[in-house]
Amino acid sequence: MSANRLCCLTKSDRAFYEENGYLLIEGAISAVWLNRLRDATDRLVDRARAMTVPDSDIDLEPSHTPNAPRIRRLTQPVALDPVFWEFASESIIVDVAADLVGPNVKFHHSKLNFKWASGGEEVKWHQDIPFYPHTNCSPLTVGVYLGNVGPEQAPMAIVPGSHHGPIFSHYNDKDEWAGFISSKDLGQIDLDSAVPLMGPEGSVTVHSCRVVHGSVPNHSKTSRPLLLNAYSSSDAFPYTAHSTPRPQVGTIVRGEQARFARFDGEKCPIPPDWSKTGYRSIFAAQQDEDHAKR
Ligand SMILES: O=C(O)CCC(=O)C(=O)O
Repeated sequence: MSANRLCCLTKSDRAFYEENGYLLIEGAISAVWLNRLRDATDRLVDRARAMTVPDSDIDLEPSHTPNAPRIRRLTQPVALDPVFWEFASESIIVDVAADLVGPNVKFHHSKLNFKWASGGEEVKWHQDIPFYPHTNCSPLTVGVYLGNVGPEQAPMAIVPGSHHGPIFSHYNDKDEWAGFISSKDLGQIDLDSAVPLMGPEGSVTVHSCRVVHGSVPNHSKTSRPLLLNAYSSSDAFPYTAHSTPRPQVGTIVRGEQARFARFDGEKCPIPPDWSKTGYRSIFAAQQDEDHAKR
């Protein structure tokens, strides 16, 4: 295969992504893959049932009990079950990433946000790049909805074109990491234009590391598992410690290792050094359960 071959996105998909900072490809993942991913997820949910406190692999809502499990997030599922790594490194989602950042694609991290039924927590408006600054802004995240997502299931919402705007601070006025954009800065963003990304199971979302996005609580009776895998071009290098290091981080999943870093000159506030304190999740940070300092 030619290194420059485009696999699955059209020219207009790519132009849409450049202009808006996101894509939605409905029903792109096969039933075979979805069943394998859901089986692997169920195995980890069973493991979580026995837990009473979160750990570095599985984040729990504060009200979680073994009898009434409420799981917020699997951290780096690629390191918890080989099915997740096979999916992140060999499936069509790598083709999607390669079409946008390629031809050389580096894996950064994965997570599975559950948005548990009847109250799964909100994700406040934020950008991703302030969590993991890179030498350039090629990083993007490919999401897969493991179930059907309509307006009631708290779909991830994106502010189109906001990736062309500033990179915002994600600290609060006490200089503590908040993990979301302050209400003062939100005044600069056209939140009314936000687009909820919805679709049948297996729908794929893509969002740029700079685009403003978030989601409301899930008050429906159905959980909303969203598997997220983040990639960059291989010439983008993180310059802060990884918050959730695992052996898969930094793997070139398509093409070749870069010999030189590419710099785009964008300034990004430095996040806390979670390699010292440990990192739970965006939920814990945004609900002020972490109190991380600069
Ligand atoms: O799960 C969601 O709705 C949003 C996910 C997200 O933005 C994140 O985890 O950074």
